[in-house]
Amino acid sequence: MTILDIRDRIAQAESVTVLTGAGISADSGVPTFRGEEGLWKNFRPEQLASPQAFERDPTIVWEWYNWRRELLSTKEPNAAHKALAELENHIKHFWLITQNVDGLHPAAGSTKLSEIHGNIWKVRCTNCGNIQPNHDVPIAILPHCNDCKGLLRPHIVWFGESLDQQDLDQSFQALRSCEVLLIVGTSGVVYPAASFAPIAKQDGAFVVELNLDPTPHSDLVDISIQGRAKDLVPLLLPM
Ligand code: BV8
Ligand code: ZN
Repeated sequence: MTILDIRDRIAQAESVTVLTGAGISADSGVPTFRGEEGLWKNFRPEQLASPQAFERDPTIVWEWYNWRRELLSTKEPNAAHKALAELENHIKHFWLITQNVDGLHPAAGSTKLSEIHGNIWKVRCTNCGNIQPNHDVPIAILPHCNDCKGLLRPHIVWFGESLDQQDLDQSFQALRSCEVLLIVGTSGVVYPAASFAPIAKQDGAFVVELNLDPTPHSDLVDISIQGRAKDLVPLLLPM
């Protein structure tokens, strides 16, 4: 089966769900998490991306997010983000689940999506829970809530934290009901997203993986194609 056969399969499907990870934004110049050049090469996740880390030293955590916001402010959606934004117009029941917090999917025009790990361009008050968009680069350290003066944190799901229940419900519904699940650029090791491919497969979806490298899911999926997201995803748009 070739990428063009997959395109035909998608064109005929009434329901398509897509799961993306850092690999789709790698083609926009955004560093991934794992691998040779990954962010976790220099930082330990629990030292920065955990509620304990923020409690211990919110300044260091905010400095790391400031650095990433600065980097991201220079990046733009690539052909793969744009193709997925276009694909949602062609499929009756379409849902995009992204683990990425970079905001590049909405920037490309995607509207039917769950950002299950949050969004780096939103802040949340640790006191009143208020969520606000915030595009300041750099953000003032330490930022405080306009309403209650509580400390603001990135609106991101850290390790050991639960995902938003509405995002989870929406994602599971989309995974259980789709004819095709397309997985792009994720190493498939972070839960609960790591369970999404087996769930969709079990419920009868045709599962396609597009990734630069093989992953723990490559043997489980119906077809795994190796290559860059920006080259492969645009080929899936209907003619
Ligand atoms: C939870 C946000 C319930 C920070 C992130 C032991 C066993 C099982 C589970 C656990 C366990 N111990 C702990 C857990 C749970 C934990 C977990 O899964 N840990 C793993 C690591 C074992 N999960 C959680 O804690 C989650 N919450 O489970 O809640 C609960 C609650 C309390 C107690 C218990 C349970 C919360 C997870 C939060 C995740 N947040 N970080 C931030 O971004 O600021 S994770 C981080 O990883 C990012 O968010 C990222 O989105 C996510 C996934 O990574 P990927 O996107 O896949 O990126 P990666 O770099 O790994 O891979 C990139 C891929 O792209 C590679 O395959 C590469 O080959 C490919 N690629 C590269 N270039 C290209 C390409 N492909 C195509 N084209 C290219 N050009
Ligand atoms: Zn507040």
